[in-house]
Amino acid sequence: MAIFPKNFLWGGAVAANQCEGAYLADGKELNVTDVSVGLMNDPDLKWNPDNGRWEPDLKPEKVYLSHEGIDFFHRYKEDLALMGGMSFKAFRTSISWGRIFPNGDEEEPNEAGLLFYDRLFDEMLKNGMEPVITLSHYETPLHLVTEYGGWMDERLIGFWLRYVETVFKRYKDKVKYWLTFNEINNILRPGIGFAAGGILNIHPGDTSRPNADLTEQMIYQACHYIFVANAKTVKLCHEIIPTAKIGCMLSLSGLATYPYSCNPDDVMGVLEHQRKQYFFTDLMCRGHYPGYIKRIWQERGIEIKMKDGDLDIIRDYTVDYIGFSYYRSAVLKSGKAMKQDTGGSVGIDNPYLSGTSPEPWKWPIDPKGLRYICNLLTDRYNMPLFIVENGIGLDEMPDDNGKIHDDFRVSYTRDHLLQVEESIKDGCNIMGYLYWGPIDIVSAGTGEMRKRYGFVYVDRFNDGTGTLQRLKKDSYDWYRHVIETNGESLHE
Ligand code: BGP
Repeated sequence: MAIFPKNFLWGGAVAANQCEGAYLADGKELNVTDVSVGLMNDPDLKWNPDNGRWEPDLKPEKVYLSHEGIDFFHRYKEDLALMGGMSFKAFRTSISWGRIFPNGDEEEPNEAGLLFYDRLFDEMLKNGMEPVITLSHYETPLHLVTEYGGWMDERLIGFWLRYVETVFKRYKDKVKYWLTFNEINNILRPGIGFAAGGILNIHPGDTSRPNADLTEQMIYQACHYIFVANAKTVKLCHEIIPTAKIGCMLSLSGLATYPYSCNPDDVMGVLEHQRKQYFFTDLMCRGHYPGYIKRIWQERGIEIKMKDGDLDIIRDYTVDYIGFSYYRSAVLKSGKAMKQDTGGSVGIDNPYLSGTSPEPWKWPIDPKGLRYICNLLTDRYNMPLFIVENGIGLDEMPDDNGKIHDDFRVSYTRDHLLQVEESIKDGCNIMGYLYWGPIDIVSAGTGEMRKRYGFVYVDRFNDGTGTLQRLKKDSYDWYRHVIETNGESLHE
């Protein structure tokens, strides 16, 4: 008996900065991901005391794999045909803001950039896939952060709205599903905040490294401007494309955080940790600042500058659905700091889980955590949910017969899809499932190719060598069959 709805959006997801390459083609300028090898490493920027600016300081000995990515910019027809070969109903990627407004503060858009995405979306539609488009997947133009400090400057709202209005008008007949800021809750996570939030302290006291002295005051002020921009984006989207659906996008592995024990401090610690994620969905789904954040601000002396009308626009324009990524769960023991990476939160080991992804990443594997957060979100917001990232990175190579038997990926994906099915039975309204990285791409966290997510292998390596040839793994046909049976083959 089919559990997945007939119109379930089966597919996959990537991000422009992790696959396109062509990082300076057709007028595009540097964005925040172009100056880092992975988000978990500091950006290569150097303080220039002569002009009081942070400037790019790319290291000749480093390999910035994202600069060429997997050359999706030139090979997207072949790649989308491969995705269509799995009967994808939807394909998520991002528009690289810097292709449309290279420095971010131009008056007029870059036509060459607009043309690229016209062709890309046409190709998706030709292959039977609905484009699901992220407006910013960590891709703030670098100039906006080095010149203005990024989202810490209210002018970003205007630059952003000029960008989104341009692309809404340009692609209104091609794109029905939009996401605003990828994993915007990562702005609170040290290190990832530079890219996730597009924020940089341009009046540093400590110039030893970028954002060495970023404060919570600065981050939460940036959050406010982002919430205002998000609401105005929802308003623009509904006005320009009335039939479109626009969602927020959060990294929600951190919501699947379990208490180490029945110690009330562990339980309260989990509540506070979950509220670090809920803070963003509360603002973008409920439309007001909750009491718990007001207490945090008051106790920490944080005062947010707000304009008349800000709170009204946030209240009146909440998103249509919650898009989120889920990779794994975590365990919180009070008194032990939680760490973060691109997969979510990292606490202490959970002895009850079946295992982890292989060395060196060792991400815990917890399919039930996905059902847990789908139910938490439904209970709190009762809104449509869209799983726009879930997947596993493995260190793989073709065998002597040119095959890749990725049973590990098949079992990971099956186990998580079975929990999606359980969530639907629980009454959760789940719009779709987009497997993260259906083709090998550059890792966000570590900037490496070695961490392969794909159903399709790409011949490129951490040292930048490789033919870029594509090769189907065993999981390619398995996932196609799941989609063609609308999930029923999960029980075969
Ligand atoms: C999320 C990002 C994606 C993706 C994923 C996996 O944070 O939205 O860009 O990369 O993490 O992380 P990684 O690539 O570091 O394995």
